[in-house]
Parts: sequence; C-alpha cells; structure tokens
Amino acid sequence: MILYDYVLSASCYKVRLMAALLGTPLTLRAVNFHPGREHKSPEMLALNPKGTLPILTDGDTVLTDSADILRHLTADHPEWRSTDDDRWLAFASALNASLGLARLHDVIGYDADIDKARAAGVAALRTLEAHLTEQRFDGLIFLTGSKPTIADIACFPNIALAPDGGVSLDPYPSVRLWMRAIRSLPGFIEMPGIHRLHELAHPV
Ligand SMILES: N[C@@H](CCC(=O)N[C@@H](CS)C(=O)NCC(=O)O)C(=O)O
Repeated sequence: MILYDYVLSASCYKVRLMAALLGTPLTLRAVNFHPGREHKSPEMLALNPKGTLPILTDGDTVLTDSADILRHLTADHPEWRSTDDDRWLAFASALNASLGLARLHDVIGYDADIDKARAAGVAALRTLEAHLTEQRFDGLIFLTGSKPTIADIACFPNIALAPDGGVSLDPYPSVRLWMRAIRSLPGFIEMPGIHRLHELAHPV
C-alpha cells in the first residue's frame, strides 16, 4: 500500500498512526504540500481530483478520504471497530474543519476565519470532554469503550495538535487523559507536535 503523505498533515498522520498500531507496512510517498502545492499537480489531481491528502493506493483501489482509509486498513481487524465508529468519524471530519483549519492558518498561513474556526473547535472540545467524562464514570477511557478503535485514531491528531492552532487543551482533563492513553498504546508513533509517552504504562 502506498500513502501519499505530508509529514505535517493531521489527516495523513491518522493513516500513519493506524498502520503503525496495526503493524501494517506502508510505503510513504512524500508530497510537497507546503510550500510546493504538489497535491494540486496534474499527477496528483489525476489520482485525486479533489486535490487533497491523504491518498492511499492498494493495488487498483484508490482511497482519498482518511475515514475510508482507516476502514480499509482495519477491514480484517474487527478489534479496531465498533458500531459507534461512524458518528465519531463524522465528528473527526468536523474537527478537521475547525481545529485543523485553525492550525493550518497558524502554522502555514492558510486563509481562514480564525475566530470562527477556533470557536467551532472549542465547542467540539466541550462535547468531547463531556463524552469522555461520562465514559470515565463507566470505567471506560476510549471513545467507544474500553479498547481504542478507528474512532479514537480519527479524532486524536486534530485534538492533540489543537494548541498549534491557538486552542488550549488545559480546560479538558478527560481529553488529556484520553490522549495519554492513546500516546501510550504499543506501536504508537509520533509526528512533529505530538510526542510519545513511552515511559507510561497503559492506564487502562
Ligand atoms: N476529508 C479529507 C480531508 C483531508 C484534508 O483536509 N487534507 C488537507 C491536508 S491536512 C488537504 O489536503 N487540503 C488540501 C487543500 O486545502 O488544498 C480526509 O479526512 O481525508
């Protein structure tokens, strides 16, 4: 499988992280997203007319949405799936349009209504904090239960990188505990801005 990848993209990191946790090898093809805008080149647009990353190719199959790619990677790994995943994958997509956009604005100068993007990100963080606090009352640390699924991996990057877009995670202790649980999963990999907590035992 080939991942057309940009190292600073939260959406590409979702895919790299999922593959690493599964132990699934990926061939990475680095795309000069910034400043080269290579994702808009004729070669890339032929692969993905939307002009976005990530793109995953698996033989003749071409997938251009991170949610579809996570489903594809875990097709033979039911332990990484739950019946509640779909609503969290939709939530993760909305996070990309709020926290993700705020980060791209601050980090690489994307045009955005920054106040609107940050406000939508804060609203999403409050929703997540309330959900994860309820989960903790039930002794559950992940979004859909006691084990991580694609729901957690889809949401994690834009949440963990929120401070890059000027949104603090200080007010959300349940979210920070959840991030710690993900960062201490066996096989976890880093990206710039997200570090491993390899000294921690799994808290569950
Ligand atoms: N729905 C897509 C969105 C991915 C996305 O937002 N990708 C950004 C990079 S992080 C992108 O390619 N943007 C292209 C552009 O804005 O020109 C997914 O989750 O796969």
